[in-house]
Amino acid sequence: MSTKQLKECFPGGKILMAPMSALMTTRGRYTDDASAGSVSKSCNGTRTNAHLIVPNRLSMSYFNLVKSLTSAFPNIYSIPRFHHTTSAVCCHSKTRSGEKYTDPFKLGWRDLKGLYEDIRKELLISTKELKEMSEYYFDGKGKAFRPIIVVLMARACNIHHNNSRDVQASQRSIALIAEMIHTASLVHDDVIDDASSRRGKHTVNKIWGEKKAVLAGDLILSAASIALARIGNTTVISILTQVIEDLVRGEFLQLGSKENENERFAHYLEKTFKKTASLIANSCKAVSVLGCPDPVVHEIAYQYGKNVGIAFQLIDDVLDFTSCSDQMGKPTAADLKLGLATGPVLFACQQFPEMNAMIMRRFNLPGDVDRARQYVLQSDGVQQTTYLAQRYCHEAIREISKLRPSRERDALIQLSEIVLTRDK
Ligand code: GRG
Repeated sequence: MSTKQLKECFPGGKILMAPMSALMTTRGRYTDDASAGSVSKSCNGTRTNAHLIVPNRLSMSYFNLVKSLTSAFPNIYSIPRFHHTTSAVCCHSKTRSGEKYTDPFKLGWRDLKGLYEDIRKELLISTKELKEMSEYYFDGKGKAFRPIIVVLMARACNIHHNNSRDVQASQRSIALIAEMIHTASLVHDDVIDDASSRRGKHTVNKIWGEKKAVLAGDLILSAASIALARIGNTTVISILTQVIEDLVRGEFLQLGSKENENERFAHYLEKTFKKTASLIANSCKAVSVLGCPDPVVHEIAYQYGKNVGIAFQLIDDVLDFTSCSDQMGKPTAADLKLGLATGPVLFACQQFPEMNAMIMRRFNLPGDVDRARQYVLQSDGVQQTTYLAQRYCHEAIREISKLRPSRERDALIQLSEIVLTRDK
């Protein structure tokens, strides 16, 4: 990972300077302040580790490490109760802009009516089977998290720029394109992982086989590219084609592993950015470019999307340990089974160095997956990863708060909190 790329991921650009060995010498001990922050429940009703974590000053070297990994958050000590310091949470009936609280999904959905019908119109395919496969996931069962962020960001930028209350047709198209790129990547990802279920139903590869699934993913991607070209803005085209490169590079990074612990965390966060956050960041940037000529606003939109996107994936990695398959619509502990060491494992490994060997062999010995899962649940890996996600969300809120107040801006603030408390 180059210095430039690191700075892209971490605004302070200091990650490689973090001595990972600090983790080896001092075990992480955090005060778990149950009165603050979010609590997520696992399927069996037990409380999991999503409380806000307040650092204990006795374990400063450990905390310094986490801090250096998140150098975007210089005032980390001044926000010990992050989850309760932001404004648009349930305890307030009014948002920062003074307007009445609105559910971000309801607010965003006003501009997304007919989203899936419109996507299906983009997938104009004469071959019956290919059409059926390509349309398979556009059934309204996904969260539509990306389109929602995109239209809210479009409105927030338009209002910031000239108080315009409308979403342009080209901006709405970005919401469709983002969902199509996302879906194409899911179809390909399931082939790579040989996955059998997603969103509570069989995967495309399971029903139609790998070869056809790859082609269906390609087809969705090509339809997205045609829709993108139709917008006719070369800046926006290059912003969104960067996403496709990042997705592929992110997936490639995931196929490799690092022996060195310093590199392992940087590798994980770079993969996280490329596989998940780049699409959200660049889609947000694209609608800001379409709605407002100011590069400062483009950067705000990008930074918001990047930070929310990283937090979203960190929580996804936590849910793989704390949720159950019914809730997720796909098997859990899936990452370990695929040989992947995500945030909770990397943090747990600092407390249980015996996990190192398992990470290196990608949990491929009998019993590795179960043992690693137990180590993670005994460690504070889940809390640490949740805490890291909170810092990214806080950074997202800091960025978006630079825009002029609006309901949409507040909904984006709220959405970043929903990312932290989501259970699927
Ligand atoms: C074909 C563009 C393209 C890329 C090929 C396979 C690959 C390279 C990239 C995989 C990218 C990937 C699947 C990342 C996972 C991102 C993620 C967290 C998905 C889950 O998102 P949710 O929870 O899913 O929003 P729903 O089902 O709600 O849409």
